[in-house]
Amino acid sequence: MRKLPDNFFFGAAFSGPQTEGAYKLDGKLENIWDTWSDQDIGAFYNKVGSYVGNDFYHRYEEDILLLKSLGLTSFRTSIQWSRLLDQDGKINPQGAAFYHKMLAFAKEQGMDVFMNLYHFDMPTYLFRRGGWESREVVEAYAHYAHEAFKEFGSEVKYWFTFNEPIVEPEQRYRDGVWYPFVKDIKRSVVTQYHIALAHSLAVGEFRKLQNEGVIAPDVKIGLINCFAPPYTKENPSPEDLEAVRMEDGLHNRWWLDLVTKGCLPQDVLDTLAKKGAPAPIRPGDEGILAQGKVDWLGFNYYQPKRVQAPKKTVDENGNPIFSDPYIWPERKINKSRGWEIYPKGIYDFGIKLKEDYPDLTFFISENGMGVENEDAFRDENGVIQDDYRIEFVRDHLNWVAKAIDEGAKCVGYHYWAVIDNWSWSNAFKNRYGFIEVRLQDGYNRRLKKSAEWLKKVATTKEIV
Ligand code: BGP
Repeated sequence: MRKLPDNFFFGAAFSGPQTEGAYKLDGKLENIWDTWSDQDIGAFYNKVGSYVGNDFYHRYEEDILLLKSLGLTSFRTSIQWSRLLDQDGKINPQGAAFYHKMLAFAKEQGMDVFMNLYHFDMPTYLFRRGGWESREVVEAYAHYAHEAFKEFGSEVKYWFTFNEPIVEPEQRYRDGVWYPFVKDIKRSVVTQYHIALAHSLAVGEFRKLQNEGVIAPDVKIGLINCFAPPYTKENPSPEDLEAVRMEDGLHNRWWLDLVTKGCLPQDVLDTLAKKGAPAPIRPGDEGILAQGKVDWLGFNYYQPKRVQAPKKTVDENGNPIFSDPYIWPERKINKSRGWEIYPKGIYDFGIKLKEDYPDLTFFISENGMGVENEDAFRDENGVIQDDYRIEFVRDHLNWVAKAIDEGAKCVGYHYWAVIDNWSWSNAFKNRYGFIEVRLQDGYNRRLKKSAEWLKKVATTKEIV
């Protein structure tokens, strides 16, 4: 049995748009998920749109107490831009009041809140002005970050600019699976580049306020992304390795270089330009990106990325293709989500961070297993016997512990999402929690079998 360091922290990860609900209450504006839900509710599993979340807005006290009762000492959520600011960019006092109340209660309970500013939840009025394709929106985000830092500067110890900044460029603009369903790599690169600028401007605002004493010197800022070491076939061809370079470049190095060196990887920018999808670089951007260095990093890990040389280099819309998926014959799949389960990936990437970015401290900011129809696993007392979740987390933690033993600077673990929550277009199809949310029973919470196991591990640091 392995043991994690005594000061290793355990907590929960979730987000504002997936938990709060109350989507039109207290001056909250529409965000892109509400707009999509209004336009086509059939696109969401069982027609459950973004409206209710898991009701955290009304149940935050109960939920924080539940997290605490499992021995967790921190959680991450996000401020919803569409709740905190009005259309003129001014603080919405009722929106701010919710976050103040929630932060105060967490503090009273001794729980650290990791506060993220953006989790795929563009306010709709800004989306209509171009969303991440527009520089105006990049500026608006910097203003939002500034307002949030000022408002909560003395209440939050750990800030994050973005969760998984790679996801919207891919899902919304490259693969066209999320609203507004664009399939154009040129537009995807524009959004990815603009998000990198937005992150950097926000870090710049943070540092300014820290220098002015509005934010205390020991408060940290970071970025969270879903990273994965890209794997390819055994005995790869030079073309397979080229696919790995671009996959790694766009997904991992883009963000890692930004947050450690304050620049983007030149080889990736060059390839994008050569293939007709250039980053929209303007004079002066270099200085903005240089502000993007952070204090630490969040590493979300769900699955590895396996790629090989693409069969075609251009798709039917004229978009360059950098890689094709590689199906590893030995892969094990979580059938509910269609994602590969490969715990060793968390170790491989931890070691890669240690080797390539030795000064960077990180924590596992998301990791979890979503399972459909957990009703099938209820025992005679109605408790979900989710042994598969225990096995999943145990396996991953063992690899984390091994990486730490070998020098990786990993300081904690947040499980996604501890309490079941709303998962985008999958709504409540796949459940991630150690704690069940009973939709047919007024959204009441109930512990699953794994909750007790988690508590043991979180409090003893022994991976039993
Ligand atoms: C991450 C996101 C989360 C969360 C999780 C599980 O990529 O940061 O918001 O949803 O994945 O994925 P899903 O909800 O799609 O099953």
